[in-house]
Amino acid sequence: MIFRQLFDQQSSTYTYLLGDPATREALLIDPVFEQARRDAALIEELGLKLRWTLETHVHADHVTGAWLLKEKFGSRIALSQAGGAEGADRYLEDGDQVAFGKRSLEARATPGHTSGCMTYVLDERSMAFTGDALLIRGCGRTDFQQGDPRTLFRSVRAQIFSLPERCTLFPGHDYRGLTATSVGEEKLYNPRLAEAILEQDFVGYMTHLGLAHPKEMEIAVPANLKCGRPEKSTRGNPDWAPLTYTFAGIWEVQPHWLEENLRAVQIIDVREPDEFNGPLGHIPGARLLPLGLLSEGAGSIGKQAPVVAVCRSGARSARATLILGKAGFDKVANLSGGMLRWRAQRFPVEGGTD
Ligand SMILES: N[C@@H](CCC(=O)N[C@@H](CS)C(=O)NCC(=O)O)C(=O)O
Ligand SMILES: [Fe+2]
Repeated sequence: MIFRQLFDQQSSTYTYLLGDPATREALLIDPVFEQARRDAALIEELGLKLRWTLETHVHADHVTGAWLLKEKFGSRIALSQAGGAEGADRYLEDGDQVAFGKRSLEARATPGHTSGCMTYVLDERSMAFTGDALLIRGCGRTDFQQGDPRTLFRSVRAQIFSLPERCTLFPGHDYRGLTATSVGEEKLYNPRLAEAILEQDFVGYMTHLGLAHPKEMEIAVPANLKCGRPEKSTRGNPDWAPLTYTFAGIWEVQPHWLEENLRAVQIIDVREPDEFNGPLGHIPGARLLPLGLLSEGAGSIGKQAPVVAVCRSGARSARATLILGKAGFDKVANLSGGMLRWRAQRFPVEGGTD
């Protein structure tokens, strides 16, 4: 199976990408709004077809990327019936299956952190995605969104600890840098929920957590109750060229588009002078501004026409797009593959040798 664990630093949220290699059908568990572009780039680069986004619950600390991904890929949104969100394509109940290609997840109701929490268990029970019902050596708080410690205790014991001990558990968050655990490990070492602990001990523990409410709660909960659909359209992607966004976070333009639009853009070549005037030559009309001088020289670049950054292979110019972005340029892209690809595709050069 294709599997990626992705992290959002702002909210310490894990997003999981699961794909069936035979059919390339995939799903995402708990995508984050601000990371939708990152997730989309990865899905495209891996050649996957996003069929579903699943939520483990209505989150209080970040907004879901479900709606943005649906807009981009036509993926369907699934979450628990009990969570009370509107705008989903499918409402799940305990025992429901969600298929992606030849693989599937079973939804198990694990309320207690919120009333609509689901744990998703992979078909062969080798992996389960617990959301905030069970965290690594911890669990989700129970002091808002219909949280209830007794309910959570029973959910974990009946629905998660009944899985095989070897089953790897992937949480909705981790605040310390841990990534995964197992049923056997948590039964032994979870300080709140280990097998030796009684329900009343757990209730006592949870009643005295004393945590401040999540910073984003007032924004996140109403947005998630609409599956992350924003008030205003978010079609804010740059449209001055058919750009692609790479998983590395760079907007790129292809050589054939640049060749047809040489006059519409400013080409900034960030190589060194001896390379600019060397055997690879340079693109007609390109201006030399070596990477090391770019920050101080950025003021001499106009802000009206889009900027395309170029170097030998596309690596230094990728860096240049980030520097220019920080300097306030909003129409900037990297020439994909740099001069090497430009020349390999036999587009015109000034100078250089054949
Ligand atoms: N400081 C974080 C708190 C996040 C938080 O409360 N997370 C919930 C999950 S949505 C939780 O149960 N956390 C358990 C814990 O922090 O032990 C924020 O402001 O976002
Ligand atoms: Fe949560």
